[in-house]
Amino acid sequence: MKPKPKIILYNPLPVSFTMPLALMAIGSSLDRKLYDVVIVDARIEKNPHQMVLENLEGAICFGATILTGSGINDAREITQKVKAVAPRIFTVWGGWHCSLFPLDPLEEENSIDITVQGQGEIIFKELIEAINLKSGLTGIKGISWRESDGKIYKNPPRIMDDIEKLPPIDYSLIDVKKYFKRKGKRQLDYISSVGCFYRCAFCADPHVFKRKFTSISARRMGEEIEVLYKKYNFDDLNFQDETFFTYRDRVIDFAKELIGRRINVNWAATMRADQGDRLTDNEFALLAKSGLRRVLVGVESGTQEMMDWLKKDIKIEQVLATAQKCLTHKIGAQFPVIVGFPGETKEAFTKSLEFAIYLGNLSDFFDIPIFYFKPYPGSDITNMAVEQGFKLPETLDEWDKFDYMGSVSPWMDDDRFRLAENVKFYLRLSQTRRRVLLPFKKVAKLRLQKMWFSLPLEKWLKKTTKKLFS
Ligand code: B12
Ligand code: SF4
Repeated sequence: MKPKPKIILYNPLPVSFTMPLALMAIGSSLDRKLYDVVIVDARIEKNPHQMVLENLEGAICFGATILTGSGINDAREITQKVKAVAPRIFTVWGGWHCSLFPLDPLEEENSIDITVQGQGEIIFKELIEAINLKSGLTGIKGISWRESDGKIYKNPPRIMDDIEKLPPIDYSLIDVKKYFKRKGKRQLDYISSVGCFYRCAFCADPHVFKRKFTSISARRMGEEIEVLYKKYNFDDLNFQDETFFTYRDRVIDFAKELIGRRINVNWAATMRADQGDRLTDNEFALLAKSGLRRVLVGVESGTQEMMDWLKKDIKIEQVLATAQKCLTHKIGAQFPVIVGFPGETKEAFTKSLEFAIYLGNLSDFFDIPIFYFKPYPGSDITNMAVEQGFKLPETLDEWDKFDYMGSVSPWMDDDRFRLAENVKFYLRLSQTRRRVLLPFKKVAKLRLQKMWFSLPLEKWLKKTTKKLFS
């Protein structure tokens, strides 16, 4: 029997990791009776480039998923290797960076043949059929590509597909157990929606998905998750949706599905503060009963003026109301705060830190990460900063080094940075649940209350007695 044409999909090397849902989604859209799909995840495999090269025989397409930031150079290197060994294989880049920059990767890197914009399932299916049948790329919406004469073309975008109509993600495309092992827990990543209706000025979602949203039904989630639960025996379900709680009825029905099907897992998802505020106490109780263990609620700022400028469409009181409901129903929460926005006043900056401290004080089970604003491409604020002269990276190499994780915002001075770092350190210490650190916990709370961070003995102790503070 003739071997099936092979499709190799590659997840490059970002810092931390989740299951490669993007590759699993596009791989699942292909008819596997016709095609073999191999996923190589550089975050999991010891020698991922070699694994790709070993799989090239019989391959017709190599695809990589690209986020802005580190990982771009890794993807570029393996794409060049693929092209050098097998020039006839089509190389495709997709993912958020290629949705934001359809043409730049093609213009700069000859080894990339095609970039994909937006949701990839249907586009990739059409693309693979066109590659296999050699029928040309002109009619495929949502792609940009280089013709054999070297010219680069961009096709019209694809309108958002209703994900209820897409096939379920096939988890057998990856070795799920390997991910459990690397995560150190039996946690399954899952996605139930695409896009978002909102318009936050620091986020690329409104730009990429034009404020549209599509989700799968609670019934379908229940059915799929039950099958996966029986197969993989996970105890933690991690939703990767941008705004999981968009439709209240869907969420409540999903909680009922989990309870009705006796799926005994903890689960975590993103929730906007207005959505949390709208849910009743009874609904929160049901969610807690179904296993909701943590919500991620973007707070971003401590003043209403700043929240309005960020177009969060959320009131500070809604954050407090959501926090209160989480407390009542013993649901953990993450409330990220961002400082270092362009033009942020000293007062707004200080108020954000104070609000972070206030929220952290409410519960040791509330995690309040403090981020420094970074001009991610595709957001209103970034576009504004660029208009005012801020220079974004231009080459793939510069984008690869555009390090978001933990780095300081270009709009933070040294004093603000020191203050924010102190708040981060003492906030964490003030929430410790380790008995041995209780005296330090009390002092940390006092320090935060007074915003007094001189003579940082605790930091020195942390450095010298790593074990005590670990
Ligand atoms: C999981 C996740 C991560 C994971 C990594 C995921 C991975 N694949 O490596 C981790 C935790 C490491 C991570 C890190 C970061 N992330 Co992140 N992350 C997500 C999250 C929550 C889910 C991604 C996901 O799995 N989606 C489900 C799949 C099915 O959808 P998808 O990825 O969009 O893929 C579809 C299409 O894009 C396309 N597609 C994707 N790849 C490919 C490849 C081919 C060949 C084709 C044809 C199509 C295609 O088809 C897919 C199916 O429709 C998204 C938000 C979201 N819901 O999308 C943010 C998101 C992607 N992350 C974002 C950001 C800002 C970051 C960080 C910069 C955050 C930070 N503060 O540090 C870092 C930087 C990572 C880096 N470069 O090192 C931004 C966008 C960033 C950008 N411009 O690339 C998002 C959109 C969140 C947001 N709204 O701001 N992230
Ligand atoms: S930050 Fe969240 S709520 Fe705001 S636009 Fe982005 S995805 Fe939507």
